[in-house]
Amino acid sequence: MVSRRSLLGGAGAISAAVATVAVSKVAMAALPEPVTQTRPDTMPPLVPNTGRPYNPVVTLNGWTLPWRLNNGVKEFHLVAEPVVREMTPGFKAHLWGYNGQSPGPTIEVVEGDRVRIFVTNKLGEVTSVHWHGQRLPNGMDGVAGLTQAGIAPGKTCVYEFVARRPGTFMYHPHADEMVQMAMGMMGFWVTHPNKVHAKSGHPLIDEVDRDYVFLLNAYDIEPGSYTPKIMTMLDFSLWSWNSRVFPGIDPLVARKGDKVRIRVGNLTMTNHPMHLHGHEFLVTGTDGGPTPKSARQPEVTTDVAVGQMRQLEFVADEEGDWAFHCHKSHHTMNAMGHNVPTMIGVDHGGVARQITNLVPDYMVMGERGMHDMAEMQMPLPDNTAAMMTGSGPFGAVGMGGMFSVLKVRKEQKAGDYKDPGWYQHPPGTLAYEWTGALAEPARVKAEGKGAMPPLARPAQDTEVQIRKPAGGHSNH
Ligand SMILES: [Cu+2]
Repeated sequence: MVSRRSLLGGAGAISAAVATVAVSKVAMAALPEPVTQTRPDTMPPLVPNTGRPYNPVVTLNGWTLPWRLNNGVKEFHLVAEPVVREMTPGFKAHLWGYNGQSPGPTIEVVEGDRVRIFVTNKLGEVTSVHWHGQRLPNGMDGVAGLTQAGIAPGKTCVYEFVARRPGTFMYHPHADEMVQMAMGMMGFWVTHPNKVHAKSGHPLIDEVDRDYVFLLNAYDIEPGSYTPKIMTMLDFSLWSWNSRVFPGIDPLVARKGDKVRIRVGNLTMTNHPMHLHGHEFLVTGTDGGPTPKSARQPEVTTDVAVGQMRQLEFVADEEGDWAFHCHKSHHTMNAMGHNVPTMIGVDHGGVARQITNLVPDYMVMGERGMHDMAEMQMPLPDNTAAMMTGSGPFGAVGMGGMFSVLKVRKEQKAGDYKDPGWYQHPPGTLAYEWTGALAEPARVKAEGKGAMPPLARPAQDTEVQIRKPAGGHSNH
């Protein structure tokens, strides 16, 4: 399918096209034409050319939905539908999403905007959209059965409200939620502060040079298959950002000295401690609003619990390729990283020889750890993501899942989001191999010269004798 977006190229062009469509009164009375994205790449920020100005965000491996202005109302059209999402090169998943992708497009509006969202259901079952974190009339909250009837297949529902509160939000179904979210239905929402604040600046929301957004999500897809198992509650096989796993996740790029904001929302079933290397950040806001300045503390890891959102802000003032990842090590693994027996210290050479007689390609894994698996390009079943992979300038990175790289460069141009390649370390700034002699390690002695003082000494071995109580079977 050729999407209008890829046909027209730039993000600005698409807004212009939408504005042109909007000229005719007949067109204004009709549904806004849905815009579809078929590529999983990070799209450039969608600079607004109608409505009030703002600094747009960049959706990691995603895009922002164009709108049309209809008598002062921002109109968007979401289409809930089955999609094919490339989760990493070589691995496609059959998911449900919006407008051609999972997650759906990011929606960006300005505080005070009146927003009208048309939601067309092209799924085989009812759906609804809940606007997580928004202040809105109760009947617009999107909880099927509670605040509205579910949107039947083939039908279109209209949501309309004023974006009252600036900040970081998300949207997702509130109908057959367990299934529809396990299938990938979700999207990001940003309400920018009104530029009325611009002269003095919003007291708690800073302007930044780069503003990245993504959702944490998770899937359970058997290697070789395409469709998530929707009943899985905890043991997911793919931990993803915007339905991408490393090495499929694009880097977050910054020019040295840029002020960077990263907004993260968690729609998985567990918490994710997000960890950034090389910099400290402040959590400047949540889906509940901006954090008071007095409550902000420097962190290098912040936990994002289920159903929460966090805004991290920092000045990218250290050049390099800095890892940015979930700190749960099982979440930086792809499919096959689970249910593997621990083989460390097990010499299974003998067993392997016997198996090799029957299965010539059999491979022994994990005797010395599992880094071998990252280095070896072993044949995988069709359509799966290698457990831990991705190559850096020094070999296998040994990561998958919720992992990416913050690339800070002096030469990166303002507004340029292209991957600058690997960092070239200045001479003398790289960890190096010690090739001199290795001294005997000093060990603490128990007795004599250099011994620990008596109080710090472990207690003397004490002989303990245990006699089993004589039971009823004694001969006495
Ligand atoms: Cu995690």
